[in-house]
Amino acid sequence: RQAAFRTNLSVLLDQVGSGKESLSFMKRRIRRLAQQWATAANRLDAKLEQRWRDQKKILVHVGFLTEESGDVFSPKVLKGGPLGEMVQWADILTALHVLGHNLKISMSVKELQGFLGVPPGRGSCPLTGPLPFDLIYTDYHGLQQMKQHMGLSLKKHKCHIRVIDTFGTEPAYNHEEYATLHGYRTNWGYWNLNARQYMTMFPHTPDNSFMGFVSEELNGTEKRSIRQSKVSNMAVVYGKEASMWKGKEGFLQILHRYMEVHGTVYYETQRPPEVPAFVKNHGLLPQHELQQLLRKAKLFIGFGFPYEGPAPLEAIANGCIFLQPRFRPPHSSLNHEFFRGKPTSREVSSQHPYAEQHIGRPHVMTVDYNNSVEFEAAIRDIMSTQVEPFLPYEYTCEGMLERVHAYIQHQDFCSPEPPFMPANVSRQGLLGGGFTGPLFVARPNSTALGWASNATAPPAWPPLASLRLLVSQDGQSCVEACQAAALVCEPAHFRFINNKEALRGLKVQCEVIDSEVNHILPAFSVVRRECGLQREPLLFSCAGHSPKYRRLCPCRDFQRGQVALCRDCL
Ligand code: U2F
Repeated sequence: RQAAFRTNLSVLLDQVGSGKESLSFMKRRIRRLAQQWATAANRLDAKLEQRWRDQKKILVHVGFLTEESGDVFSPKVLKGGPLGEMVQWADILTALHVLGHNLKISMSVKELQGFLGVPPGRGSCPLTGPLPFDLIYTDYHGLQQMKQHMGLSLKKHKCHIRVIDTFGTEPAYNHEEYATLHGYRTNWGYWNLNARQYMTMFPHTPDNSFMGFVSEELNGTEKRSIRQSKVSNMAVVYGKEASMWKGKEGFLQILHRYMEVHGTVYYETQRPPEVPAFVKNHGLLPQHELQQLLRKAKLFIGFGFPYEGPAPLEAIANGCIFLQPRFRPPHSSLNHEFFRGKPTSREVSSQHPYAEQHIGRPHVMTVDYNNSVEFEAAIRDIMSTQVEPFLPYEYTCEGMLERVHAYIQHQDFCSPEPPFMPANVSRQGLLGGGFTGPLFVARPNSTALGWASNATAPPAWPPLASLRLLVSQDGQSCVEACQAAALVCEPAHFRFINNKEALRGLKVQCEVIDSEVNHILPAFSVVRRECGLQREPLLFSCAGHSPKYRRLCPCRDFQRGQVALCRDCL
């Protein structure tokens, strides 16, 4: 069946259920953004020009909100606990509904069993018939519950699963045997999924898919009225829990010399001791009231925690400048408690690397807070800088709908990939010129990769035409190498470059070419003249790097403001 856009959200609101603060929060959010979603649906509908979209049967099982997982989040909704995950799930549900899919929502193991047709109360009784869904969106808790209640059949059906995973999972942590043998085992990883089945909150490592969430978009009138209502000396502190303010008196004092300081810190009866008396604390606000406060404020200031949340995007979208600390050395699972045990070695260079790298000045200022001169100068700078509200397209409702639409229609982890055999391309001209410099970008055309014409190129998404083969520096990952060339690493393209022909085309001097199970391959060592190809497709990794190796990197182009999609990806 063809999917038709929906602009009425009442069926969805009924499906979400009630009885918990987390569900009420999500429903309030869905209602508040209903108009924005409807407008976005109409725009995307027009943009896609009647293109056929399959209607999928989709199950959404929100594992972390189930009683069976302990549901530690719901009781904290009104007390300053994390809301980022609920923001994201509310938006995922809305996007799937608006795109017109056939949606079932489960928030308990019992509902999960019911939807899957697994007899309740029989332990890990496997699902016998076919899976009644095309796609299942869940999280790590939900995955564990499915393993317990679907038993062996989970393995058979796992290609249909998508795991919503805030901070991301790198391939080395996802491959059970490899993770166990090489010290990448954590509480979360080792599910042997295709790494693109993990979907993140921000575009972290391109090894995963970027799901995201949305932020409110202002229309022309709202933008004009914001310009008039901005108070140039008003700052809002990022941190709804008192503990996030601990030890920050020094910065707050400096800030207070220039600006009126506001906070939205949860409190029960009295001002929390961490929040100085000069701070105007509004208490935890409902989302729409926070937006109003941000519309007046000039500065939204972070003190290092929470990491990578939605609030800075909301502040920037409401015309604030976001000031945040740079982390040197960067925080990661190797050196910071918060990230310890998370299935990624990603280095977090500031409180909000997306804001730092994808948005930047004038909307975002990332400075060294240990240097009080630099800190103070930044505040002065901000007071005299005019900025317009800004929201990257990928965080608008239309951007999220477009991306989720593309994933649903094109990502397929169930069908076996057609075998890829580069033709005998020993003739010259392979991959363009020679391997000349530190950055060699080849533009694969049909000759380059050994097909007679585009017509015989195997079907791929993103389309193969988006591939740009590139060699990293020693020790550099493909994430960085592609980024340095204004491209993005595309893990789906590894299979096209993991071959002798690519090495030969790059004129890499190989004395031996081994094929191994190692997440930094394909790569080569210049000094030792050793080249290695990847033997385990699950370990193709954009994130992998190793000091003495240069990597072969499958990069691709991307759309401005929509990094998940290449130019011809829609
Ligand atoms: C992040 O979670 P948080 O919930 O701490 O992220 P925030 O950026 O603080 O905000 C989440 C939402 O809370 C809302 C605000 C944001 O959409 O509009 N809010 C509000 O409704 N009222 C207020 O007074 C203040 C904020 C991240 F998202 C999680 O994935 C991480 O687990 C967590 C820890 O790093 O950080």
